[in-house]
Amino acid sequence: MTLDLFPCESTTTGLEAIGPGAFVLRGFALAQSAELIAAITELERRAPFRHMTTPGGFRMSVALTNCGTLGWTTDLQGYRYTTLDPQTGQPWPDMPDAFMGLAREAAAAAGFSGFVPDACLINRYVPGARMSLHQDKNERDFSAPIVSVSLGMPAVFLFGGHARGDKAARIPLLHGDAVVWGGQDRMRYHGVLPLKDRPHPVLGSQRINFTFRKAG
Ligand code: MD3
Ligand code: FE
Repeated sequence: MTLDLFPCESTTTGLEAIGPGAFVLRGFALAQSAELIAAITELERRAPFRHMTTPGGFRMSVALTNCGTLGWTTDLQGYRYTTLDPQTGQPWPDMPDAFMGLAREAAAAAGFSGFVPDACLINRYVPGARMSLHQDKNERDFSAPIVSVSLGMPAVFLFGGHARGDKAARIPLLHGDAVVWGGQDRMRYHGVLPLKDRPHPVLGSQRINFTFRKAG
């Protein structure tokens, strides 16, 4: 038996329910992690990671980019999905087939078969970056789930309730973990605690999170 005090990826697999419609799939993306990382390098050449501004005028500590037909953006005018990258005027890069396959398989494993995402938001965290409690409500159809895949440094995910002030559960997310949020859990408040600097053997001092959505 080995004793690993500082695991950087999950060693167990299977479906862990964290709500009636929310499931952690530990290590689900591990086998594809090298392919995902290679794809990011290509994607960011066409649509660089950037720090966006919230409608309230705050610069997000998380840098983001998108792939797929629709991409999520924010500026002083508000939050929305667009077909063009406002920074380049070009369409967002196509969603790689490997991304689509992974998202569909994760959704199906959690009981949401037939999920076809048209948007993939990619967040990049460096030490200290965080995401405050929010709901994802810019998508047209809330009946579709959201699938997230985490790579790189570990993070503590906050899984709240339907009101901002509800107590939030703290869920560690490690390299290769996938999470599926649907049904009753789709509109729950959620966020990410400020990232600690625990460099990952492959990605170094960063965390990359993909969220697959059906936005249109
Ligand atoms: C729970 N990203 O991009 S992942 C986001 O780790 C976002 O970067 C976080 O929240 C991250 O909007 C969390 C997953 C996530 C996405 C949507 C959810 C969790 C969710 C919707 C409802 C409940
Ligand atoms: Fe979110």
